[in-house]
Amino acid sequence: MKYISYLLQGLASTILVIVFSLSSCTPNRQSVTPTPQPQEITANTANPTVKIVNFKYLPSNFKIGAGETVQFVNQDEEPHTIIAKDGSFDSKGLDGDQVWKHTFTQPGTFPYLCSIHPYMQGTITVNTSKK
Ligand SMILES: [Cu+2]
Repeated sequence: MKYISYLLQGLASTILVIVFSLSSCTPNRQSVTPTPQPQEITANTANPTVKIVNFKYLPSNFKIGAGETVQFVNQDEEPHTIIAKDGSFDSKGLDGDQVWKHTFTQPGTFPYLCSIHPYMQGTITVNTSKK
């Protein structure tokens, strides 16, 4: 009987050592973090998007619902701006590949232009409810 109890004690301490070494491994496993994504400069395709391509807003007439966020993506190499004719929004200068977002909370029609190239014009029409 004494032999068996020695055996059990040995077994128990072996199990304890295994458990401790496993638990000490756990933080290492958790510290494996996914590689950080590069900073997003491209558009999120889920958002309503107006592209600026070749000195034009595409689409130049864009309909959304109130509360929606429109992203403007400058795909030209030239800087452009998106400025409301009523002054309600102003993107400031947007360099090539930059994205600017604006949330339209109020229904209405919002004509805008590029202050650098005033012949560039577009309109956002905001309906009362979401699409
Ligand atoms: Cu422009």
